[in-house]
Amino acid sequence: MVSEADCLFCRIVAGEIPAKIVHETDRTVAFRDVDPQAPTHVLVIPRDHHPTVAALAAAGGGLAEEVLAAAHEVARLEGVAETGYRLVFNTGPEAGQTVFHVHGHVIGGRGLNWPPG
Ligand code: DGP
Repeated sequence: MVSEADCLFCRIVAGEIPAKIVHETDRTVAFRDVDPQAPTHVLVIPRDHHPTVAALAAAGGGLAEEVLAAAHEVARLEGVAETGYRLVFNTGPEAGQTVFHVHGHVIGGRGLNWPPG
């Protein structure tokens, strides 16, 4: 497991790696994905390092709810809250999680297929 010091998204939170930030709260940051899969593709993360959804849920204190609320606020700011968007938390290697700092993908702005690949 990647340590906080080596975590890419912790380094974005710290401002050590540039990112196009679209929304921030005291405990969350949302920034554009470097490889967008749709007109809107924003990653929403807690500032604190939690590797997976399970760790985020276990953190308590309303943090998971705050991440969800931030994701919806991003969708609203991006103009896709009404037309529809997808919120995806890839969890674990088989689901395609490559960065082990929990993140929700807010994807929208085009028709999205189901089931996903
Ligand atoms: P996942 O596969 O669910 O772990 O998603 C990781 C996402 O992170 C992937 O869509 C690409 C994105 N990503 C990787 N490196 C960077 C980066 O340095 N900056 C930004 N903005 N996004 C990144």
